[in-house]
Amino acid sequence: MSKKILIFFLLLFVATVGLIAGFWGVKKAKPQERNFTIEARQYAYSPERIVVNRGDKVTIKLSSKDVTHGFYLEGHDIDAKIRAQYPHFWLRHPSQSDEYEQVDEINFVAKKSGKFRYRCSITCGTFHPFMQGELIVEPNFLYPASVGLVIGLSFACLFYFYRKET
Ligand SMILES: [Cu+2]
Repeated sequence: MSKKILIFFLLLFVATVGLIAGFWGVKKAKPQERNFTIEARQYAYSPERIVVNRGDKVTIKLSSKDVTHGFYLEGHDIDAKIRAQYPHFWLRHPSQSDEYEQVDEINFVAKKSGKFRYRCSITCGTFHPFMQGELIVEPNFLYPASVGLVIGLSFACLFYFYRKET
């Protein structure tokens, strides 16, 4: 077998493996819809920590086990009021208005990666100041890296074969 053919097959192999890995990454890390139900009680949230990927579409439902609680989410302009025994709750965007609006869920896209605390914004008892949890938004490097790999390799292959033809 000539050296040229060997190199050709080697390149073909590398490109194939790269493309498979790229498509696998794209599929695996694609932004998803994430649903959470967070229950508030004196003096904690359950779950205390939710983890999503950057780009995910996040839906949060809130309920209270005992008294009226708040839910202020750092960095997202979200503040809710949760009363016990109600299937819905009340939401406001502090930068826009002080008025609460009755809602069934909170929806947002996790645009920024990082750690965002959520904490009770309505005094609910002695240990109210300690009532908090956190939303973790992972940077999700896999997605842009995989998309880049697929696009990059596709162009490299096209370019290679185009050059061969001419
Ligand atoms: Cu509270």
